[in-house]
Amino acid sequence: MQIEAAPFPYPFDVSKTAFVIIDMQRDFIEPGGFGETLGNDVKLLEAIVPATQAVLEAWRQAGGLVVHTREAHQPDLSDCPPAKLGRGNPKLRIGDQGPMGRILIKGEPGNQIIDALAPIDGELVIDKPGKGAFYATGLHVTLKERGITHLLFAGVTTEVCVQTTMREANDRGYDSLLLEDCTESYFPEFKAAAVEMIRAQGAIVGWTAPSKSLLAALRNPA
Ligand code: C5J
Repeated sequence: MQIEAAPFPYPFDVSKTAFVIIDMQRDFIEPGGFGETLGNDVKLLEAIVPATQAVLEAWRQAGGLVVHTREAHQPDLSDCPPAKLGRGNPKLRIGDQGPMGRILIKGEPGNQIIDALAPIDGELVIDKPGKGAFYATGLHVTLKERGITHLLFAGVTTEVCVQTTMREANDRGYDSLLLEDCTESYFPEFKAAAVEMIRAQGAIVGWTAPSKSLLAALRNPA
């Protein structure tokens, strides 16, 4: 199959491709969560849910592997380096009690993936202590064991956890494509810049395409 993409078409085989949804957790997406508490407009992020859900459904129908990630730390913060702990909003740090439980802590209500994209049996859920999904998770080994060589990306935020993971994937030899309408940032200009950076210089990090191009490829395999 082939997706009409930038900077040039992206060939892929469903059996060797995973759909990776980055950090669509309640605290980043839902009103009343951590993201909103920091003064961000979560409506921007919520807006990608329908397109991401449509891709998830089509990808499940096609029989492709789905990987969900969550930015999540152990309750004792043993996997959170002091350098990370000391950043962000001093009034609401990682591990502090937020509107939906402790911020970025495994098992807390705000750390769960939103209902609309909830994982189902057979899908991988990766809890990651870093911004990138490959750091300290074993994801690379798991994907290699399954023969995965290509990754399709959705999720938040474009310039932080999504872009970091795509760069990690690139250095590990994966061909990655970002679904432009299935990713978002609290800062639209950062999203736009990240999308450009990814596909610049002949796909230096990877490809980008609107989700309708993937859905068309799945409907009409070349
Ligand atoms: C993610 C963040 N998921 N922005 N985290 O991008 O801190």
